[in-house]
Amino acid sequence: MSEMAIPFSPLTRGANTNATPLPPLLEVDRKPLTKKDVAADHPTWCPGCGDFSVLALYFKLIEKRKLHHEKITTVAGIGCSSRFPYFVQAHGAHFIHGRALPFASGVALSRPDLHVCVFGGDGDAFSIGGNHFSHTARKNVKLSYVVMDNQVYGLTKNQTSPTSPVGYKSKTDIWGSNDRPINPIKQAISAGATFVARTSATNPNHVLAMMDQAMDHDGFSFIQCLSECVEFHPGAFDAATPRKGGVFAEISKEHDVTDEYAAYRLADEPWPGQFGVFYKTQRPTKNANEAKIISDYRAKTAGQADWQILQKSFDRLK
Ligand SMILES: Cc1ncc(C[n+]2csc(CCOP(=O)(O)OP(=O)(O)O)c2C)c(N)n1
Ligand code: SF4
Ligand SMILES: [Mg+2]
Repeated sequence: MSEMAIPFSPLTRGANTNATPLPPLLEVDRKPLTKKDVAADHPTWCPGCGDFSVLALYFKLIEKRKLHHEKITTVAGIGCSSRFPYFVQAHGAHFIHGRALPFASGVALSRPDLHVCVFGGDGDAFSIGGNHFSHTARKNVKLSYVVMDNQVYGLTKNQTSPTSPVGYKSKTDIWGSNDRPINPIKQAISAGATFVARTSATNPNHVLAMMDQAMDHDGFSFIQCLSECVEFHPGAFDAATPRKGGVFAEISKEHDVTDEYAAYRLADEPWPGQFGVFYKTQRPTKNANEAKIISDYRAKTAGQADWQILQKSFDRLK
């Protein structure tokens, strides 16, 4: 049988020595994604819900940072705000109530090429997910967590949340809540978060600036974003909304963001407090620490196949 010519195909590139040399593979000129490219289903939030604004700014952030689909990972728990990943046309997960952070940590640790963005509500973050919030912060897992704080459980139709103010009337506190609300900023700082900021969905430029800085941060970045639930807690943030007669007070440029105690004092100011970056510091991330453990072990076990390393581990357990 005569030698057959190998047909031209990308799979035989290099194999057909008689063929005329192939041009180099074309680098596809990829345009930055626009809102149209990443907007999925029409959001099912109530008209006027603050969460719309945060979603629109996430699309802006993706466009601004020229992120492509394979670099976008959006994770959330359960709640109105946590429906977020449904509305983003990219990889993401709408995970178990309160468990967005452990899921996101797994993604962040195994995929160092990505920056994972986590969105959720005050109930998801500080009630059922309160323990995960503390531990992800102290471990300094590199990811960004935006808590859309509406001071209520919206999805389940009006129960008191950990950030609901004293006196707030809900289905679980018909005479008004008598529990002291948590202060998310103080909680984040004391837990060990290395980037802690506060913003409001009513101030789009500020939200975008905070999210942009959070994504630049090498560590666990936390943003408390006031996001009004117009259905169950209307007017909650009027005091911080200029068009409602309130004041959006930005943190002074003089504030030393590396001073933990100054940040703590700033976060203790009376409602509605200030907005901006409260605290920012550099500490080794869990991502970097674990990568070092893995590379040190790889060096120690050089030349061995993975199954041989595994076999030794099991042998040691005998
Ligand atoms: C294990 C578990 N407990 C309770 C619920 C019910 N549940 C769903 S969302 C939610 C609270 C949502 O509040 P929040 O996180 O503030 O989000 P919002 O709807 O206000 O955006 C609760 C209690 C659940 N889904 N799973
Ligand atoms: S119930 Fe509240 S938080 Fe949920 S979509 Fe409606 S306005 Fe938004
Ligand atoms: Mg809520």
